[in-house]
Amino acid sequence: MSFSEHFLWGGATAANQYEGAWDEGGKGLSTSDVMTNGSHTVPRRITWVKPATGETGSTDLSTLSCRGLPEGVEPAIVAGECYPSHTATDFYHHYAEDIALMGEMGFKAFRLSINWARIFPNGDDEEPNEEGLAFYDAVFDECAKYGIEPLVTLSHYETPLNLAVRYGGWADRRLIGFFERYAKTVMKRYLGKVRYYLTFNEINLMSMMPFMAGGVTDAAPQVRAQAAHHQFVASALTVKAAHELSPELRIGQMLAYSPVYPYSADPADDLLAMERAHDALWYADVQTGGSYPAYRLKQMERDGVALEMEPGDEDLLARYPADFLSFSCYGGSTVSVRQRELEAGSGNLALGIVRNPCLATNAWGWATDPYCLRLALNTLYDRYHKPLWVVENGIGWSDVREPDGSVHDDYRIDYLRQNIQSMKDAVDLDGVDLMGYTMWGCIDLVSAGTGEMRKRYGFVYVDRDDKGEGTLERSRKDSFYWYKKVIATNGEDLS
Ligand code: BGP
Repeated sequence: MSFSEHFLWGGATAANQYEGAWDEGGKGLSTSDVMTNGSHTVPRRITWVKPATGETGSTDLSTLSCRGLPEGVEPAIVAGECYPSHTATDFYHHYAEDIALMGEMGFKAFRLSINWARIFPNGDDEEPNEEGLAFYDAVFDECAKYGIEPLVTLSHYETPLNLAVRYGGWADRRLIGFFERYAKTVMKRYLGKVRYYLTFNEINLMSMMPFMAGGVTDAAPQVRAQAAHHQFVASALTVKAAHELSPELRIGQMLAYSPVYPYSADPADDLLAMERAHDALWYADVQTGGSYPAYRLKQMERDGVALEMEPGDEDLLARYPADFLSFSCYGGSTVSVRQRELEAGSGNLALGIVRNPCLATNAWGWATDPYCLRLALNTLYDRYHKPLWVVENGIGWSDVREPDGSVHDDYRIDYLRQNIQSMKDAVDLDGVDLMGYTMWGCIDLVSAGTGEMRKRYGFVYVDRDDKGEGTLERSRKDSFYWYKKVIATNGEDLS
């Protein structure tokens, strides 16, 4: 057997893309609730209001990331816009049915996020919302029925909107305290039900999409670096609190990490690949490794960033690094110093990459890369010597549901077969310590990048389209039965 008998096979989701019920059960608004839908060619937008004049408008995600929001506006819901998070694929009302489907596939783990604004509607409330806490109690009890271990992300693009409007999101140090209160509340409440937590989904998103990563609407490098620092300190405090609460609890970092390939044998391409890899790795050097690496400190100097730290911050980072490192990986990124002359590539949070001629891609330009997991797992294990967990991997496809409800997604099975084999090689041939694998979007949900329903990842099809229409009925795709067999044989039979 390649994988240990405790290997945690399963699937991953996030509240903002899956849960819906945006205004039910006492939930407050979160940053995702003001993000419109988009497509492969039309960017998602943040809608806003100018309180002084009542004027409304929107800013697209890429403009927001480079220039921030216009002066004097506040992110807000605007009438007539379409917000995919509001219903998503309605896990809130389908959780028992969905978890039963996961149980049928033999899941050992289910990654979901708690919607922070369901527990603390404004983020800075003194007391939690009991109805929100009770909802996740019901979810975890359902998981227990099937022997499914929850893996809970505490913050997956769901910063309570009030914290973005009133405080400027994670740019403000006070968010550390609000997050600590939230993390302690849920860890205590679900003691005995949840053992594994992740703090911030794809924490390195702070460099690229700070609004999604932490409600930050200012694009200045100083502000992003400060916001990331606050999240590192919050992570360390969460690890500390978890260890004080119970020896059972394990807190992981979650990083978006893909191998970066040089397009050519030109060493300048190789150097660029190293620098791009550093853009992600420094986040793990701090949160899992325990300190800021030299190359990052030098970069901050060049960018004119002067990080504000409080006495004790560095000590906290060093004493309470993450217990394990989890990551998302969909395929490698390819870079070249001759980027302008080459065809552009596309991938998860991959900016400024070129198309890799050796790899096939889907309709969104994301590559199927049979080696990415083995490479990523080796790099991360060599660097941190901590247990790893692949918490996102998969392929978005515009699936077709046949009149009899079946979905023939052999392309997904091919992708997963190659990726699981690559992960298996990292364990078998290289001895990497791997805790589990949770395929992204196990039940169809809304795409984070484009806000579409059309880009589906699941083993289970959900009847809902980009206009928000459909019955929300669930049906099993061919990959459902394939993955069930993979789990039943603990990854031995990938045929
Ligand atoms: C990651 C996010 C997920 C998820 C996934 C797929 O960046 O953590 O939330 O959405 O990417 O990306 P997309 O939905 O854009 O296809």
